[in-house]
Amino acid sequence: MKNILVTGALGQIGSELVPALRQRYGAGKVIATDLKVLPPSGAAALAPYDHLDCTDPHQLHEAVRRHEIDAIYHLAALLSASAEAAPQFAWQVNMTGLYNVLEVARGYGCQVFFPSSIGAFGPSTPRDHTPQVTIQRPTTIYGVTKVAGELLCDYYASRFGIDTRGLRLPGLVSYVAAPGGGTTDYAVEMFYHALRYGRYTCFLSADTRLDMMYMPDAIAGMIHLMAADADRLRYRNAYNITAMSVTPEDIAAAIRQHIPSFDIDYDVDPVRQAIADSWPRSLDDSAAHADWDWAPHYDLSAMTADMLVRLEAKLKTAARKKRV
Ligand code: VAH
Repeated sequence: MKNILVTGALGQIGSELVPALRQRYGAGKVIATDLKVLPPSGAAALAPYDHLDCTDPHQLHEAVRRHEIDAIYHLAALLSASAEAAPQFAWQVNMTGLYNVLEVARGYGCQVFFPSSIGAFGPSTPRDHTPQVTIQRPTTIYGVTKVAGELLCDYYASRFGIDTRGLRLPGLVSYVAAPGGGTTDYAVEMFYHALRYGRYTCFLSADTRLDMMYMPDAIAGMIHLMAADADRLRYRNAYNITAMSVTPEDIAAAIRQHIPSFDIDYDVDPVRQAIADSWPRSLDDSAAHADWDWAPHYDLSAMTADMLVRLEAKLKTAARKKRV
């Protein structure tokens, strides 16, 4: 393994993927990149870090050449709610960025990780125990870019022999980076509000059932898939993976096991509710188990316990720094 490039490294996934990759492969071998231009102190703390706009093929080409990259985790993209608010921009970022990554990978023989999503399915997809291979007619621009991205990755694998690999990720819960622009962000906000205010007003309805996963499981799954024996992989576009199928009410009840007074009420956002209602309620991830031994470690109870402990510590540290 020469070097790894992570795009969108400052996002919800990238903030935890970069440290995990550096722990496994060595700090100097993982180049973190993002659209944000960090101040010198910030860039030094994340070094090696580069500003990178994936919609500019020259910047991408230069980063891969200069750092001798042979694996790219391409995370830079708009999430579902942000994309729905700016569909033309979302197409530009999500598709041009991926196309540029695949073209550079073709030139340098890089392996590519592509994060698809449960958003790659639509209302005509079987919503319970959604199969690995089924109807994919999403009704959001986010889903359109994810299906198109999956097809592009499949094409580059079969036509050019590029080692593309991907996951259809569920909603991700993490305490490291605040989420932004996602339909499943309610699940993260709920933990912050439970600790800060003891209550939360949820923008999805109480019975909205979606697949969720604790970030440590998602990170382990990505790294495990990229290291898997290529001969075992039947699907180059993206594997279904999940850890739990839960509702806001389920998460609230799990939080109440630790904060009995926690209260939740609902003020449904019709845009994000419509997005959530177009997605599966639960995925069949048996192909991932069979082909590369996928196995999550956190269920709702374990995620809630770990999330509350770590998030409380993070918030207390932040409060202390504010007082200094
Ligand atoms: C979103 N967190 O809400 C992302 C994810 C399955 C949801 O794709 O857009």
